[in-house]
Amino acid sequence: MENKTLSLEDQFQNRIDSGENIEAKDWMPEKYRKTHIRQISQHAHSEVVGMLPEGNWISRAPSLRRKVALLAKVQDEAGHGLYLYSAAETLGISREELNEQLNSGRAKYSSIFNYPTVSWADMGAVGWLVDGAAIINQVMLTKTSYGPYARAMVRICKEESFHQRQGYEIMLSLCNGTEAQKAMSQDALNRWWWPSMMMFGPRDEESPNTEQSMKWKIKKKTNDELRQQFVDQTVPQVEILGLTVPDKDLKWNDETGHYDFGTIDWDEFWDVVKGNGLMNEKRLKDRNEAWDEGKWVRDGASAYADKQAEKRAKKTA
Ligand code: FAQ
Repeated sequence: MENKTLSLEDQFQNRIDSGENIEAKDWMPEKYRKTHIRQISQHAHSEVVGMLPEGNWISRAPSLRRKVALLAKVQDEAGHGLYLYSAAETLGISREELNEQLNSGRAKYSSIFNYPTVSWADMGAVGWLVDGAAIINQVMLTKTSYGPYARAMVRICKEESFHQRQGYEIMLSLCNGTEAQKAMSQDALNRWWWPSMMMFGPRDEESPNTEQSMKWKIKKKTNDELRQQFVDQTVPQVEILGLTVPDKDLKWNDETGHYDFGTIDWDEFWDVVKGNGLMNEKRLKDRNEAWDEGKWVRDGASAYADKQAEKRAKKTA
């Protein structure tokens, strides 16, 4: 009865406020749909581009066990990309369009993947810190208001926790190894710490999307809240490794019950986001090459699917 007097927008907000999931065929404000396409596709692209820095090390993993684990992790990332592209497609954008946005360089993907992986310890640091940061953000997203995205995130998070553990285990082994291995781990931590902090996005006061996304429960925590959670959770892990966080301002604050930390270089962050990071150009080039070289696989899979459909049609005719 009451709903008859409410606008569609207000009815929608009421559903969100009462904790209901929004599904693909439900009415939704155009901006809600677009925000999701933006965020889910950026996330999917991040998974796909995120395979490149690690793929770089599969052939050079130091043992068969490490190679198998890294290979499995990279395959998982391809799978995450697929779940996420499928979730984005439920909002009315095609896979072709999404691919074109990535390959042409118009789409954003996470800044973190524009840094180079120069040593084996980087595989440890990426798994531990990058997947660690990704999980903090993604556990929140399992409760996001759009059903297909939330459900994809549940499965992704289970796999991400394996990724984080394989990274931390690499770091632990190296830190319990020779002096040179420990130094290699410290070097990796020095290079990946700040870029991992940047993954959570700009400070809340400079985040144009946060306010509306919190209202629509797309985000349930702000960029700064998640970043703080990452610091509080990761610093004790650094101590177990016997390494040092490359931040002279890092210190425990008894009053707040959190770590205080130094200032992030936001100029570097925006520079990388705008395409001027160390690896932006190479990532895009590699991605385009992979796309072109994979054409025969896509053609083969489509031809097979067409044949199967033809067979099914004949059977039912
Ligand atoms: N890099 O207003 P906000 C992974 C952009 S998955 C580049 O705060 P929002 C797995 C943002 O798009 C990692 N751009 O934006 C893995 C916006 O630009 P736009 C990816 C960034 O959306 C591990 C502008 O700045 N995870 O790592 C970044 O409310 C290891 C203003 O920012 C996800 O995508 C950035 N770091 O909050 C794979 C999770 N941060 O679009 C392989 C889903 C911000 O208006 C190996 N995404 N920007 O032109 C999210 O939760 C959100 O989109 C945020 C940003 C939190 C990333």
